[in-house]
Amino acid sequence: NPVTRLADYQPPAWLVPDTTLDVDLRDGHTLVTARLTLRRNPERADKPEDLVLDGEHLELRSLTLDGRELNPGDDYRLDGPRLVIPGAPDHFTLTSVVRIEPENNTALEGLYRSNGMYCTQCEAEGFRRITFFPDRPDVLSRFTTTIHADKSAYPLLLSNGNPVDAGEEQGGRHYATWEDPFPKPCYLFALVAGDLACLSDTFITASGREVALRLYAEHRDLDKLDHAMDSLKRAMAWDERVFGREYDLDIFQIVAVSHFNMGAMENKGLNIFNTSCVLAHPDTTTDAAFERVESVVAHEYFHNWSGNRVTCRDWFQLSLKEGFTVFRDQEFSSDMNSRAVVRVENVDFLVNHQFPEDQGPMAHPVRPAAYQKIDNFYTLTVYEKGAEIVRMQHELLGADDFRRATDLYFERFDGQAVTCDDFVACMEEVSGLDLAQFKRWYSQAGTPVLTVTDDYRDGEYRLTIEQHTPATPGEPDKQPLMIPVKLALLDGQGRPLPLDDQGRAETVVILRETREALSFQLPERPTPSLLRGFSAPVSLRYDFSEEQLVTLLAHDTDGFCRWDAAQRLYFAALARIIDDGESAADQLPRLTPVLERVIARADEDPAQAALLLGLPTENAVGDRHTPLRPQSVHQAVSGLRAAIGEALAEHWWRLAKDLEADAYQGDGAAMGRRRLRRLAIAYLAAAAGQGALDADQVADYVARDFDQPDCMTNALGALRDLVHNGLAQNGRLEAFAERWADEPLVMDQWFAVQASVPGPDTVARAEGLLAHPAFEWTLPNRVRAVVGTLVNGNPSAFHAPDGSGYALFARALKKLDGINPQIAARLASGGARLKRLEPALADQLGAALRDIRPGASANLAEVLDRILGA
Ligand code: B3K
Ligand code: ZN
Repeated sequence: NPVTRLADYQPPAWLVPDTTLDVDLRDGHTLVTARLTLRRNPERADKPEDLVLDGEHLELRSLTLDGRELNPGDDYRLDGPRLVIPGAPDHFTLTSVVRIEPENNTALEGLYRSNGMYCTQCEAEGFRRITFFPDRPDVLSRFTTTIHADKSAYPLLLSNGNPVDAGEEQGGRHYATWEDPFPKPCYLFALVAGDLACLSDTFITASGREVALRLYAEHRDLDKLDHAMDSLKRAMAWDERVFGREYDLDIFQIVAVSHFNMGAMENKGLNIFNTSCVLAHPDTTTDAAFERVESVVAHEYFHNWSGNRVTCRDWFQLSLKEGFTVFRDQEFSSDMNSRAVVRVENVDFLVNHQFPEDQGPMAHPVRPAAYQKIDNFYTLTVYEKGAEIVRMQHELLGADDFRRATDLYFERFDGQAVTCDDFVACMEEVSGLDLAQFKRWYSQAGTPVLTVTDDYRDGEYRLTIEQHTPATPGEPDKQPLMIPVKLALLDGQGRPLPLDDQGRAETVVILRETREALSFQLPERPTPSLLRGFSAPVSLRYDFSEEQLVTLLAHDTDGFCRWDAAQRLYFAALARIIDDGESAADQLPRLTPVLERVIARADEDPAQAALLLGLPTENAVGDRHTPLRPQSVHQAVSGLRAAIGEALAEHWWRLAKDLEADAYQGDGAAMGRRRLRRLAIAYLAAAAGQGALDADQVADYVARDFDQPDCMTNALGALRDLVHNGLAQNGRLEAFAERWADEPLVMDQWFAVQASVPGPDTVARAEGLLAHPAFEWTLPNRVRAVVGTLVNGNPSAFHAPDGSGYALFARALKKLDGINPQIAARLASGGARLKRLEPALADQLGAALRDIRPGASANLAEVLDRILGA
């Protein structure tokens, strides 16, 4: 596969100030006529001889230059995925007509059909499947788009910008023309044609302009758009208030489509969403999915400035828009919900998903230096670690200077395609800080490890902090980073000790060297509260005593540190079971008093209590043990869960009953109570499943939430508790499938509940799910629900000792690769723990993946080669 390198970046040779598209949607094929005005880029002094345009899966029908028909061979040549016109003039108009087949596009890139409608996905390099174009983000063009289609089948014709013309055509057809006044890279182009229902509203911007808001979905889903509309309006107001960013067009539209490779896409003025990230109704949608809709709607909206008005120079800069926009959506969610809970959720996700990526074969810098397929770099590292890098700059500058710096960034680079360096330069300019060392966060892969040691003598408390980043593939030697470490020191009662003459209780230490020593004058030996708020994306090592962890969990005012203390207690207990042969029951005398204290305070913040009381996932536990032995991890975690369920059964029963709701409510407080209640019930069900509690009594109670559901969170939670713990479910799985057969997003959950049943037997069950009439290989959500859930969320099944999970995995990847290479490659990264596995498993997984390597697509091959270490 050809490799693209950051070091080879050159500005584009030609610019395209204007693009006029005419898209004629016909049954079986589509004709795209593109008129591009081309102008040599004065920045390219070397004046390349050839004009080179990208184009894939296009059938070229005609090509004219300033009205003159060009001939193949003499005037142009098709060179693989490129169109080459030698000796092109400095200024000219190029008109091409191409034929494409959206009906046969299962890769879901470019123009394709989903459930009877047409839609597009162009980021990163999908526009080249629509027409010949310089498909790179630093070519910004003003687009005018006319769409023609049959009027009765496709009454709605949408594109970016504002509608400027529409009318009837012969043969029952019609057309619409849209004009986007903002120059944009072609990856932000979008088009939709279909018969959709619309929820309309308006938003008045800070400067008093009225913006039409339109959300589109299939007619039967019209009642599921209210939450997205509400989230959108709150996001628009928030961005004005917090970042000073106002919306710029007269209309903002979101279209829901069922076949979609990712969550959503920020096309200018016309966002296209996976139905799973926009539709929400209490009857069909869980609380977690409601929260996701809120954050994804906001995320895509925020891209209008961080990504669209100011875009990326090249795809190596992807985190410029993604890391920044994730930071923005996290801040939005924090302001809309409980900040402490949102922070812990975000950190949990980073530590348990991005850290493993950064410590395994897929590790890469937030700004990678090279790639084969850019699709493979839409990663947790670029998004989540990228957001942490922005968050650290927010911490280093303080909120006021950070806002001044983002104002400067948006103003200075409006309408331009820029780099991560340009972003940091604004931070430096406003604050006067030197961030040269800080920028290593962008270029160096791997999770830094901070090792903290301490010593207390004669009233002096000394902390030593060492930083070390382990080697990652291709990067053996690491340099020290600039790391903000927020800390407090707690006394025996868990109260913060004054750290200086002003009596400050909290300080931020900026590490720069490999080893740094700090000293504090204190009346007693403290409990250190380190990395408060998770002030940097590092792995912290400090030899906490159990007493210190209990103090932190009980008294720390920092939500992250409390959660981290609880996690450390659980990991330690699980390590004693896995490594030292202790039993789950052995852990109870140490754990239950701690848990009881959290339960006693649970009503202060039920959502936070649920986070503190929940055991880590099997993946999280497995990642802390080498070699990885998934079955013993599963035994330990499920054994400990059942033991805690039994030992604290009275508390769980009381919580479950006290937190029963009279009627459904959708506000944050009600969601928090549901979350804690579901956790309590899950503990009871775990204990009942292992025979430690009366299984019938528990199953009866659980089943009530299923039989008289007030919302999907409870119905699905109950179903999961029954099915995962082998409790009598009495045909409820079948009843659920029958009831929700016409709701694809609910059926995804039904598939996922079954694919996540722990234990090797689930592989056979998953084979059955793949053969179910409702399973579709061409529907990414469904594939993720079965294969993704099994591979990424069910280690004791995926790593079945007989290798059957790997066989299913390899077969699924091969099958998917022929349909949708992006999805295949994304799923393949589920094999990234290969080298950590105990040898008998590693051999089988390696063999299964090597088997499918020949003939793999460029997308899949890049991931397989990394995992296999080829
Ligand atoms: N920018 C898109 C992601 C596109 C992924 C292309 N493979 C969604 C987002 O991050 O907002
Ligand atoms: Zn994004």
